[in-house]
Amino acid sequence: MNTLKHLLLFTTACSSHPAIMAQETAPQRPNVVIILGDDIGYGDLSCNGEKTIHTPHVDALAHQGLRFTNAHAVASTSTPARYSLLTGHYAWRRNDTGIAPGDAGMIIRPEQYTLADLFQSCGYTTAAVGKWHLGLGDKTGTQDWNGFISPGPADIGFDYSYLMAATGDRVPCVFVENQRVVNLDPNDPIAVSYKTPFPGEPLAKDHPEMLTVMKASPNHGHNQAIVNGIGRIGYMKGGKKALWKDENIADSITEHAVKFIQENKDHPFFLYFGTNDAHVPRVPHPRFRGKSGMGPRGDVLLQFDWSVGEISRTLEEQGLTENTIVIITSDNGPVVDDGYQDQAVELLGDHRPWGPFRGGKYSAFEAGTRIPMILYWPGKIKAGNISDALVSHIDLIASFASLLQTSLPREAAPDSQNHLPAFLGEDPKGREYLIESAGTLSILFENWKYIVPSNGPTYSKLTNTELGNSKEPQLYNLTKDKGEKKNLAPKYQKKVDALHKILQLEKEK
Ligand code: NG6
Ligand code: CA
Repeated sequence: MNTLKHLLLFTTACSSHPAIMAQETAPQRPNVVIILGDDIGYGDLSCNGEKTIHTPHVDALAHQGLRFTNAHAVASTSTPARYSLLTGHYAWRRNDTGIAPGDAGMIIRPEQYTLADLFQSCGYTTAAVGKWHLGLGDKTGTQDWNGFISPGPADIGFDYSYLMAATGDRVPCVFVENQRVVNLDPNDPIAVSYKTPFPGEPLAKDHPEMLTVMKASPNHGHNQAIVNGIGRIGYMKGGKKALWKDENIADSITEHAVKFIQENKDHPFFLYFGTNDAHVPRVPHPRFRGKSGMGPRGDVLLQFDWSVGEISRTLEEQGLTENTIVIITSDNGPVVDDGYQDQAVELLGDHRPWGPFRGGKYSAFEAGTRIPMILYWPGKIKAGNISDALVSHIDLIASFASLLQTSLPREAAPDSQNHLPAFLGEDPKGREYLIESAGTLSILFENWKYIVPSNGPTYSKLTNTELGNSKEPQLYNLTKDKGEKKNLAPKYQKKVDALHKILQLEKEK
């Protein structure tokens, strides 16, 4: 471990917040489980009001916990959203935090302080299980997938990791446990490239007849390596025994998450559990196939709900429910067609994955970043509350530091604010303002949203998403106009100027 970080970690004192001390029966520091869905929209969980989907396990936690209506990721795609959640640093301050290829070097550098470091410094055992998408190894394209891949999650505070390196649609399609590929046969080494195909390896673009499980949407990528009858992004060779089975991903990662909880039941733990659902390619396990009536996208939402149920059941069985905080949320907004012919569009019916909001994944409009969020901590949080406070993933690190009554090292998590009272349902307001990025920056300030003028495209034909870009400044009143239909910028020029100014000042920090 980096020496400076090591020093900082072991000089931070952690004690217990009054919320923890209040009850003599639960003197222990609470365990924390973050379940981070992938591309799951506000409307994709039935507790948020859509009648077209049924997610009973999530709903049970929402009904016994606190449900947020104004919770935000700070970016509308995975890598920057996850980066900010773990570091408390706005991803847009760096220019290398866009959607990472599967061979990206680790984007969070070992010397950076993370949420996992925080918990580790307070004596927690920490784990990252499931989707990672934050790079592994030192430099892009230089990892040896056949050896120990370093640096990795262990260098940023995770004692244990069981990961998909990037996304379901990116190679390498293998699990990486504690920085080594699982089930790797040394006689069949893995090679990965995002630059050049491997001679002799068939490509999806040349062999549509080999795409037996799912075809890519026309002109939409996913046309390079073929793994398990599905075209992927990137080239890969070898490692046949190590390949994941797409329909078993949810089972495999859930099983590892459950095992981590069971093995650590006797001392505080932090589990960061990134599901693969509902990212493409959506290949539900046969027990969920056809169950939603909405095709694979709906089916993997049920699968996500099942994973949540397995985590809750395990906590219950281990007697940990009272002393565990569970957060359910998503990395970014929803997308229906994200590049495979999986009938998500045709079978959507009346379902609105984005709920009452406009846009979706990739968008500067609200649905890009307004994500579902539930916080469940029975005994400590009043059951069935709903909060409209402006909260964001980026504040988890400062807020958990406050819960554990410790301070973050200087320069750690510079954009994170302590909003513990909002996360616990005691403060109805939360942040004063929040900056979000979809490439184009926006600022949320009280009930206002200002989107900076941009030359970016207004619409993505491929995914059928309104991207929220406009050459004109945009200002919306989100209380009266959740759907961002009426641009009030021409009417409230002073407000636009004031918000633009705040953004400029933030950029200069
Ligand atoms: C895009 C992919 C999309 C998805 C996304 C990342 C194409 C055409 N589209 O480039 O399918 O993988 O990246 O999603 O390849 S995220 O949720 O991990 O950010
Ligand atoms: Ca995502």
